[in-house]
Amino acid sequence: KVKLQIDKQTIEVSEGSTILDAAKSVGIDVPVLCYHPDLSLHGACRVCVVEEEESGELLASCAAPVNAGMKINTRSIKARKARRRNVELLLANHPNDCLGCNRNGSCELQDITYDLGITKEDIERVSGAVREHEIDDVGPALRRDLNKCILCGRCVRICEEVQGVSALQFTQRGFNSVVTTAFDMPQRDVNCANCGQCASVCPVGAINEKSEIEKVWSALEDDDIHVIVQTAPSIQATLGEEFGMRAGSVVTGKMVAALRRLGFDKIFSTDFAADLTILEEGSEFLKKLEGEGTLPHITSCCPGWVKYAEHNYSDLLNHLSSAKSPMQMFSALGKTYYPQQSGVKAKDVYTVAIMPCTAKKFEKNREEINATRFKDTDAVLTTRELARMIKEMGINFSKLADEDFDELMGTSTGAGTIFGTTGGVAEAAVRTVKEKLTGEPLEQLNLGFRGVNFAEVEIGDRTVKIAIANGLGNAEKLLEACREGDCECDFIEVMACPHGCVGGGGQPRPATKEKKIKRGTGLSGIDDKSVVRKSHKNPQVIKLYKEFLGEPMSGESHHLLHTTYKS
Ligand code: HC0
Ligand code: SF4
Repeated sequence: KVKLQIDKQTIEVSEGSTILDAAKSVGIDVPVLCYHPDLSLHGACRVCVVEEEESGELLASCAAPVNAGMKINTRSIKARKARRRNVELLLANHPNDCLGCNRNGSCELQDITYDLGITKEDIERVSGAVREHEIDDVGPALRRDLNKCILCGRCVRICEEVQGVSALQFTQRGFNSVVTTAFDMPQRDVNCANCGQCASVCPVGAINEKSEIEKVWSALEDDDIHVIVQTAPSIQATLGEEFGMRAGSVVTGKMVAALRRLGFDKIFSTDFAADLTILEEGSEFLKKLEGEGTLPHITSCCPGWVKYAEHNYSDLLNHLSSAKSPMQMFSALGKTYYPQQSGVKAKDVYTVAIMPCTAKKFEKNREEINATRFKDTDAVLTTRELARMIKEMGINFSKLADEDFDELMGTSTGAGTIFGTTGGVAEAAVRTVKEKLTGEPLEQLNLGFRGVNFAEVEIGDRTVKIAIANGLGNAEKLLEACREGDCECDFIEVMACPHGCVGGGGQPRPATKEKKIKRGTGLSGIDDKSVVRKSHKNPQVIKLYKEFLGEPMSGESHHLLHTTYKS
């Protein structure tokens, strides 16, 4: 333990703590910008400076470790002036057009400017030359506006350190310093996985999802268009945060009610399609276990992961499940099965997916993804975009009474729900595969895969080895082993985003590891309370096979629910 003084209070903190941690422990939140609790230290913005009383030295509190006997003043005039100056310099080279900015109201720079009491006059005093950059919005998933970038480097660090992708880097020096892609190409054209982790840590409006809100409003407005919506598993445990609720609050009923108020004609659940995916992918895995196909079997429901695999591991694409993601399975059925059952003409159906994910915007545009003569998924909105629509309509979210999903494609099992958190797909798959293979009902349902990296499960007379890659950075280690022929696993679940979709690039900000864990616990809670917890017991999925598809891996299933990859 180290004893020190912060603002005249004597405290003890563990060795190796930073001054920032120490201040936090006594309830002082020193402002930060480039710092992010889940990333390495950058120490560049110096917004977090504090004064060491004896030396009068200004220290970047996020990087400076505590020393025994040190006396820190977080509120001295010198520290306050330095912080303000550092923020003013950022604002001097910033468009400051907050009113029209996509982060207005959720911008960390805006909050700090306000908290530090910086005025318009202060900003004008320091203003000078301003950089001008073209906006990169040619891709389907992300929009990059470098004019707003404050060079905090969070996007660079998350892309490199956590995702192992390194699509963004700092280039040039001094005033010309910029964060961009190789050869300044559009993000669409480089090795970016579209996972949007960069957007989830960006403190300002420099990287965000490419919005499809207006498109969806237009569809909702048009009486000739029948708009059906699906909500991804994780949304029900994250949307509440946009309305001031705690991370992990389960808001399924309110979410459904809000979607009805927005004017969607039918409110369905991607979780239903997640159960369907388990039947298709589970059958495929069973065949592989019996010797038909390549093991290890690798999941393919995450489009960020698929794009990463296509870029970096094209030699392993034959391991990937051919099953489409639940989102795309749902959409293909939305334009075939749904019209057959409802009498609405397929050409009039418009499919919207509410996803935690920016890569899903990319996935829906993949050339090979459409099974119908239409675009299977018409629009993808992130959790954040849905929240904006709800706010625009003045819907008082927290006061909404719970409502239920619509019939036909709205029922899910606990297994479908846990898809949204790391380990959930593997757990859902084993629940079904084990029962199908052994013919015996599976009693123990909490297999404990969520959060673990390796697990073994006895299925019949064999031990099936499972690995779970939580985030692309972790996937790399497993795939290298696969490439070298050193992988003993039978089933690998890969989700591009740390903690799975609860940590997706389109989820509410700020998103820290702590919050993502709580969101995952929210989803597990739904599963624990569900009466039906195995995908093959989903009554709507059973009906779908009986009345439309026949059986898993049938000709019709293949046509609608399976896909291919590009090497
Ligand atoms: Fe996910 Fe999905 S679980 S990828 O993480 O598989 O986006 O939440 O909707 O499609 O179901 C995201 C979340 C989904 C899909 C499902 C899968
Ligand atoms: Fe999207 Fe989920 Fe994959 Fe992240 S883990 S890229 S949110 S599908």
